[in-house]
Amino acid sequence: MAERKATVNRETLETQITVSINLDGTGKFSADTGVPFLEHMMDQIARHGLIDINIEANGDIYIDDHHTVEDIGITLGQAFKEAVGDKKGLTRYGHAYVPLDEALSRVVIDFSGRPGLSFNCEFTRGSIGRLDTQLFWEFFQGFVNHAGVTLHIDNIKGFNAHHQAETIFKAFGRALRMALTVDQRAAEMMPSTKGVL
Ligand SMILES: [Mn+2]
Repeated sequence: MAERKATVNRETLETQITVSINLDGTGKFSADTGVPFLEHMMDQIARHGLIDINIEANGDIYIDDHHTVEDIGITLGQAFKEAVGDKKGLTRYGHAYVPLDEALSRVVIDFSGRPGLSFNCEFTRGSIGRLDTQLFWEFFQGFVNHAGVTLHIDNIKGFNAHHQAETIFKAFGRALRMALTVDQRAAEMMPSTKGVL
């Protein structure tokens, strides 16, 4: 099988971001973004997705974290699209429920080629650390638009906002791992009757 790796560099007047990923990694994560809570969350994607992720971001966080968080989502999405390649043999669908104490989230993903996000999460606090909880939607919308995936995220329960976020990102990692696994019984097939995705 071809290596499923990508490095994407994206530069605007607001942010300069480089993302490197290996979908067949071991869950190694490193980052320097200036947004520590987002790094803690992306570490969950790497660990639970068994995806190696390195992210270097230099954004206008002196304004706020908005551009940096959104643009990391966009760049990560671009890297996934490139690394996934033609999707031959891909399991394609993935889902996971993840609890953390009182919190519970469900994430369902489809490498459909069509961007779509359904995000149902009411955070109990406006910020976690200094990260605005509204920015999680921005992160996932950026990812979805550029990875070309259908993504349903539901936080089902939870009163601690850190736990709410953590269950979402862990479930996202687990769902990615399932969807990105090569199905050995169908390794030479496209996972669609359409023939392309
Ligand atoms: Mn935590």
